[in-house]
Amino acid sequence: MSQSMATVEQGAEKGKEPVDFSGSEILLRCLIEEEVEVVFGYPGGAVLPIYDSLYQGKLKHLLARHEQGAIHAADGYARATGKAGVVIATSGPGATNLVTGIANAQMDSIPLVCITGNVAQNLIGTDAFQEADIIGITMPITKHSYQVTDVRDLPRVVKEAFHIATTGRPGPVLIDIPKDVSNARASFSYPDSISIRGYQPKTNPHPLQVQRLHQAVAEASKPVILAGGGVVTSGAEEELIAFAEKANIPVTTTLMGLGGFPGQHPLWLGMPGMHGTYAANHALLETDLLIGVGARFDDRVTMGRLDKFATGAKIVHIDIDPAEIGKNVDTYIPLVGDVKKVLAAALSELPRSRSEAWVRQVGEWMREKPYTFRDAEDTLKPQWVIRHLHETTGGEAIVTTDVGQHQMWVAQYFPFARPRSFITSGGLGTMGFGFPAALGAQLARPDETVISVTGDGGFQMTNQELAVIALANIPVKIAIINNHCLGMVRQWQEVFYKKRYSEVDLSGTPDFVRLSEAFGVKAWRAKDKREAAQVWQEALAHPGPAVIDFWVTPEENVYPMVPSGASLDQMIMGDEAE
Ligand SMILES: Cc1ncc(C[n+]2csc(CCOP(=O)(O)OP(=O)(O)O)c2C)c(N)n1
Repeated sequence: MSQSMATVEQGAEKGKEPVDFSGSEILLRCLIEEEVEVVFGYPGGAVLPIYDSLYQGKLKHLLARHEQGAIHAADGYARATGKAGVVIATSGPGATNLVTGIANAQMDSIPLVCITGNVAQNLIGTDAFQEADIIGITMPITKHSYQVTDVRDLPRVVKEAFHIATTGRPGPVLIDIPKDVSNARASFSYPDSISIRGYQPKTNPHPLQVQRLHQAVAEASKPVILAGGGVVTSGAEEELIAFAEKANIPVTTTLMGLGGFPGQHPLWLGMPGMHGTYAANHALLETDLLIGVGARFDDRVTMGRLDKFATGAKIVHIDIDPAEIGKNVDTYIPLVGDVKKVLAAALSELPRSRSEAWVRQVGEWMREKPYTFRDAEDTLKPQWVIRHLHETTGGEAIVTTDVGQHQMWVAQYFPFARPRSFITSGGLGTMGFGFPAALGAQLARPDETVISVTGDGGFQMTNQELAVIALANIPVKIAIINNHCLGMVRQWQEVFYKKRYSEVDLSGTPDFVRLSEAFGVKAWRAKDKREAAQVWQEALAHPGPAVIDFWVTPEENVYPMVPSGASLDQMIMGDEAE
């Protein structure tokens, strides 16, 4: 029994009959048993019993200002720790406000336990006030979901939910609790273990496939590793470094994989795909052995042009989820298992590939064609700001992003050295994610510098959570890359729609400095490099939360760029475009 649980038990008098608890008290005890440190949420009618139990203060709860903020904060917490993030919302609109966050977590394989209240069971199906079929609505975007119909099932359900959310390929699990179940009473005991028929994720690789991998590595002369978010999820960074070095294979990391392999490593090729490096994309075109490690070959990497993607390569696919094998690319060697365990198993007797000349070649591409932008003394370029954030922190920070140009500039100009230091919405591409995610990450890792790099568009989607960081003094540094427009959409309209800029001008945006100050958060603005450097230092040194409104040039675009539907060799390089 956990220590906090012992405190809860002190209320029970010795020698008396076992005490009955309400469903909501049982829920809380289950969360304490799961060693949940903080839950994010928002109250309402159907969760009144749960919030009444929370009133005892045994579990830390953070009151978001919108359920979307709550679930993204739980998601940021999960990404920063690897533990499940927990969110509570009421029935109806509270539950439906979670939908984007659930889909976001599902796409990026993030463990969440989402608890929703529902109307009492006798009202379900009657279109009762604030009734929504949240199980039905979220069925395709959850890893699993439960509706609890008997209070005695609650401990098992919660135990299973945490187990399912965090094991195998992680993902969001929903627990819907009708109000009568929260109010019903039962005795409490938490199961020590569970066994779920039909859910036994396979974690160890098949030895025969490992042998085939060894043979393929020994024969390869142009091998490449494509490392994805699975490396970060399984904590396999050391095994990946050892594997790459022993076999002498260059590594490209997807957006979700950034930090899973050190950004300064000589074998690193940067990010591949739409805004990837020349070296990574050309390596993917020419490779004869492509080893996908916890990556799902999505269209931001392949450009959806599978006919042109790694056509001369044998493809090895290492993934915990068997459904990923062969989903997007034909797989020569399938290796189903936990990435860390598969790499560890493959390390012994791993041969060195015949890659000397190839490693030299891709290294030259990296040196000759790095990311570049045209800097100028009298303006503030967004790429300069990101590079400055990296230089001034020495890379020792957790950075979250929102979605858009600034997200890509962070991926390009902030070389991440550690896993779980880059938090971004990769699969769903959810604007409004970055700031609340930073809040959750900071709570999870209080000693780290947490920077939320966000666009002026995305920040306006969830900036109400400024109230939370002000109130709880959560020292997130919010760097708004303010180009006064929906930059990424503007970029596409410039390049592919003949500069017909349709509805991307963000005129009417509030003054972010005054807005932040209204919430009680200290804020600065910078319009040139000198100001930027100075206010950033002040913001970093400030012990509490801080907002820095960087006014950057709006015309800047993200390059290189591969148009969707084009193949990886059709890269538009920045210098050509300007
Ligand atoms: C919720 C949501 N709505 C719309 C989009 C489409 N979208 C992608 S990037 C982008 C522009 C983002 O603008 P901003 O937040 O200012 O960032 P910037 O691209 O300028 O860095 C939009 C509208 C999205 N990704 N998410």
